[in-house]
Amino acid sequence: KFLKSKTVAIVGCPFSGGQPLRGVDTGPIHLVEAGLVEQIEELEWKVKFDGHHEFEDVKAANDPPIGILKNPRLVSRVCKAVSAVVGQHAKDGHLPLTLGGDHSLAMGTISGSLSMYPDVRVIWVDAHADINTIASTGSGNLHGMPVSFLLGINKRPPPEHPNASGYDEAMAEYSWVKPQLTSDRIVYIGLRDVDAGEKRILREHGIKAFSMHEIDKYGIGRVVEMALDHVNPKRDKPIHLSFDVDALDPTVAPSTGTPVRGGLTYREGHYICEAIHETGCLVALDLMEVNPSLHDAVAVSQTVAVGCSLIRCALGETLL
Ligand code: HAR
Ligand code: MN
Ligand code: MN
Ligand code: MN
Repeated sequence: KFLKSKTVAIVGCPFSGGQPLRGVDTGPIHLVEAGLVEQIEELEWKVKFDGHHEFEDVKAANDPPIGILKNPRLVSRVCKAVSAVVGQHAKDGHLPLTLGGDHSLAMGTISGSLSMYPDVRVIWVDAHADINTIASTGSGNLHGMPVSFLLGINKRPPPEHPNASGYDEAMAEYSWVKPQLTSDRIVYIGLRDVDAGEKRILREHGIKAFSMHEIDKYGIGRVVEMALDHVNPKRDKPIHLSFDVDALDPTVAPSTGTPVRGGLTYREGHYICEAIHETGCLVALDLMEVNPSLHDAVAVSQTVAVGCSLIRCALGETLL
């Protein structure tokens, strides 16, 4: 519906600055080494892949925290670069596939999609809502915050607030993120580890979210249908799917930084990707938070394989 040609442009992002654990920066390399490019080509897509991004020019030498935010300049500048790359691929009429790396990168990928498709709809599949604000974050890890910047909901904390310091400096650093996304154009699937402050934010802004509770109650088929009905009732708007591999149960995808029990089954995860493919509206895809340095070799290859397989399903692989 929206792409000029059936071409996937892979954006490999070996980046871990949005969270404290090393290793998530090797996620994209592992996915590609597992044969992802060839697997996508088998589905009759052309694949453009010019190697992984190094972000050499943006690796800020001195990046002390701003208030509570960790690696704030590095995350901002990497995401800004990713936004430009993803945006360019989108404008070329290609489907950008971003391999993470931690989920702070979605600030870049979704900004890039918005630059080409101002009315893009976001489907965020995750155990976490990643919507903390400067005022609400307890950890200061930016991978828990990208959605708040995309929505432009970072309000100034009152002076007595513990996170009050650095607000102006942080907002200046992130001023390149145009708050173009609106709260009715994002929907969550798979949530089960949402901070109290995040629950308040979701409620305040009326953001639709299907947690594991709704998946248990209605089944994944109806949940995906309801999610699509919410953001894209006529199935005529472009969709950006941002898939955090920790949405899957840790028994299915163990190698990730913040695993949470009670997640999506193997089939539920794949069903989401298949159903979004069927809409014909997918214009961009992120596969985030694969961390091959966590757990043993079997767990790593299992997680990398499931990542590749989710991507294939989103790009049209079918069971029959
Ligand atoms: N909510 C917590 C925080 O803000 C942890 C969330 C981040 N974890 C992720 N993102 N893997 O999906 O720090
Ligand atoms: Mn391109
Ligand atoms: Mn996430
Ligand atoms: Mn997560």
